[in-house]
Amino acid sequence: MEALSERFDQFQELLLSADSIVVTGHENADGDAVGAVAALRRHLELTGRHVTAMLTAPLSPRYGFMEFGRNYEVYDPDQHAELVQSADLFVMCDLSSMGRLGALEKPAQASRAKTVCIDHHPCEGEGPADLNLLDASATATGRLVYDFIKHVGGKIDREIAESVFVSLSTDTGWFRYPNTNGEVMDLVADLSAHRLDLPAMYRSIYQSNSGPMLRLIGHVARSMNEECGGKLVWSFVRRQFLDDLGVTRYEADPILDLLRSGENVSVVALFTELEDGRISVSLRSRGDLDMNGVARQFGGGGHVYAAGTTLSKDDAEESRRSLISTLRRMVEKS
Ligand SMILES: [Mn+2]
Repeated sequence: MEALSERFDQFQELLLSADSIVVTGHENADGDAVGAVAALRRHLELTGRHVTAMLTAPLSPRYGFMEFGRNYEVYDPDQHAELVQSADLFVMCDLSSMGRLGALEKPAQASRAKTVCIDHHPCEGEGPADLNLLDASATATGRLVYDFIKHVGGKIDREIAESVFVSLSTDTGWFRYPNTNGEVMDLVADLSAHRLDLPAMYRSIYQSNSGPMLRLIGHVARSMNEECGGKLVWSFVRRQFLDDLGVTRYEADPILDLLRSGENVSVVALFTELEDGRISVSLRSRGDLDMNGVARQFGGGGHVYAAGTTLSKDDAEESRRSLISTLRRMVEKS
């Protein structure tokens, strides 16, 4: 694969010759996906391109402080099918397989648009798009977008700085995960010069749990399963329980943060029963045990320290038990 800078040049050529550009991220967009899409959208707007940023669902209120909140559209087939179909360029951020596009997967595949993928997840092969800007060593996809903007001499304004900061801060768990390093902090210093209110952003992203959500966190803490001397901690959140508590907006991160705060914990697994009977799985490690490898065995993927998958309904229980056994063996060997 040629150097990323050459691919940046190819990307720039595609952007300059495209009349209509759609930018999107993976479904259930997290901070990095949102930040990357937001930063790229703003850059394209500043450079006079015709761009539409699109997500498959409304932005989480955690990111409601972002300028981006006024600058994106929620994909609606009636309204957007034609736009996606006739776009010249379709750019997807923070995902390395088309399946992660959710409701936009089919429209993207049917579109005449050339596709570009910008991502930092480990990916086998060349990537899903016509042009793939992949770097698994990048802290966040937002970082790759930032590097691209700098590469083409673009301006970093407050909206871009805010967006890239959201990418970096959320994919590093507010600068606590193993992917935090000096390079990240140097970039944060540059971005903060754009009058970013970091404490307000922290409050919005990390301290905005609803009452039912807090009660759920308490329940999970009380009922968690500790194995291997507390090194492996897992929990299973049943649908019925969410309904009983009145949790309308479920997010795994606050629960995962709590579970992995134990003194001996090296691996955390959170299983959540979905409305359709499938089980969503979130895996976290301290960075030494490969969660991406485990997730892949069960049809998912991610990073070494954070990965996930969704277990299909038919054999959900069996897969769940088998996944826990896999983790148990891994932790026992470590
Ligand atoms: Mn990411």
